[in-house]
Amino acid sequence: MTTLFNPLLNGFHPDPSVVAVDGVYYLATSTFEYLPGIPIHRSTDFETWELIGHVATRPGQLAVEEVPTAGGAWAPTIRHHDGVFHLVITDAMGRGMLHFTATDAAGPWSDGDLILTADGSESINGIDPDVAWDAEGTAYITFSGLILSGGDIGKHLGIQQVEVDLERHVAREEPRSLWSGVGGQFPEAPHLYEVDGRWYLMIAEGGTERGHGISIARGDSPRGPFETAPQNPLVSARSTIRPIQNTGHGDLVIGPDGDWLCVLLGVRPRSMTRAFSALGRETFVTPVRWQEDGWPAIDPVLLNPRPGTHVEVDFGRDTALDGEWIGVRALPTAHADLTARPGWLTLRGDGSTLDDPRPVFVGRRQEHLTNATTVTLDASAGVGGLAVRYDERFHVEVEAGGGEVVGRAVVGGLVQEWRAPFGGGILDLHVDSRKPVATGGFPATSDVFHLAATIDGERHELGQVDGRFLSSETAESFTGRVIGVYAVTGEVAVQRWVSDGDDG
Ligand code: 6LW
Repeated sequence: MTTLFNPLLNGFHPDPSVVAVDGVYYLATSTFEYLPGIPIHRSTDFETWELIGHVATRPGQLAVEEVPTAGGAWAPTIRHHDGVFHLVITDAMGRGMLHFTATDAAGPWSDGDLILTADGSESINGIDPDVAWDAEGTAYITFSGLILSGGDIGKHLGIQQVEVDLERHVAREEPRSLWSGVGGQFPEAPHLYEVDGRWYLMIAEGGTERGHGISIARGDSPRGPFETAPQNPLVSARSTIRPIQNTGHGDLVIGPDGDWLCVLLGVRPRSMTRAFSALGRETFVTPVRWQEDGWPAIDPVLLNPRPGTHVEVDFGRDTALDGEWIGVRALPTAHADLTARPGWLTLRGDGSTLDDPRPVFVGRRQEHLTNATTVTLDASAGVGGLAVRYDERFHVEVEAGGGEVVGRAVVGGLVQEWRAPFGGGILDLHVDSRKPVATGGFPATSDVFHLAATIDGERHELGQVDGRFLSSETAESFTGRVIGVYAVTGEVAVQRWVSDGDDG
């Protein structure tokens, strides 16, 4: 029996889409303004997942360099047809709706073609595209009609569909409206499946916060008409005490044991009223059972975290960045120089700070609710440090250089700093996120950051920051926490990175 770990993928990995090819599973998730974009995780047993590559590894595949925060790579669908992997996605506020192909899911993927309206004049205006083929090979793009540009920005036209010529990337018709759920806001994330001769249209609705859920309808053709399932929504954690909330936006697949599974997004909120999700939207999995009446039932999503992890990166040993490193609107290799000073990762500041949309920053997702990260850093020739980032308005950091070490919290325009003298040279910087001490019997918040520096062997505690200020609810963010190193001015070099985390 497969053990279903939950989270299936820790750290921000929303909008999961999965495909099975010859007993191997490939799972894609959203990356927004981060690069490389759209990680592909691979598994044969649904327990162990390996990051095998990314779809967007080259400049130009996504217009992420210029997208506003929360724009970029939204909600992929990954499928396999006639020996080719297909991935459709919206580069939101960027290029538009895109189709990528690859013969190997690890890459390289194609440059990405815009999926155009029937008159060929522009990209289809909408999000969350799905691609499906009928028995005759006709391709359908089914999508959520949320208008992201032009005068109607913000308007929602429900779930829509076009037949599409995937060779030319042009719709063969004007968008048609399909079934749009049972009344929740933001009908989105459509996926079409043919099961036992019937077509099922699964969608998310209720918005990606506490109201989120999954609903389903079925019909005789991929074009509809669709009849709603009597038990919709099939899954939602709203107004329950379940530790995984916001469950929705999912995709179905037959698992390794022959039983159906649903991968879906969710959050793990903590605090007295379970209000703050430190890590953002992660990927979860739950069993699906087909009923005698031909409707699927989706089990509630149960928490089952993996054991804690110890990640150690030593730039004397690790002479290339592994795929977990990401950059903000830039590939990590645009900033991280591993050759200038052998054994060190060198970053060159350009005057931008973490308040800027394009900081000189490379990081990794925070994967565990409790986490301690330490870097050994040389700030003799510059100013930089170790940060936890949600976006340019919400970050905490420990920064060294220019005669001092500074702990800093930036929370939606409010700034607090703690300073200590530092004579220069090599030091250790620490950012820990720890379980809060309960007040009055209740957990006080999601977690608490402890910012510290070790100088000449002596640890200096700089300050503590309430973790709720870096939660997806406070930052109103589609992403999650990313822990990374950065440079502001001059050269900052990092020798070692150690991160220990667990979900206890
Ligand atoms: C995505 C939409 C949603 O396109 O949020 O939860 C948007 N779902 O389906 C960004 O992830």
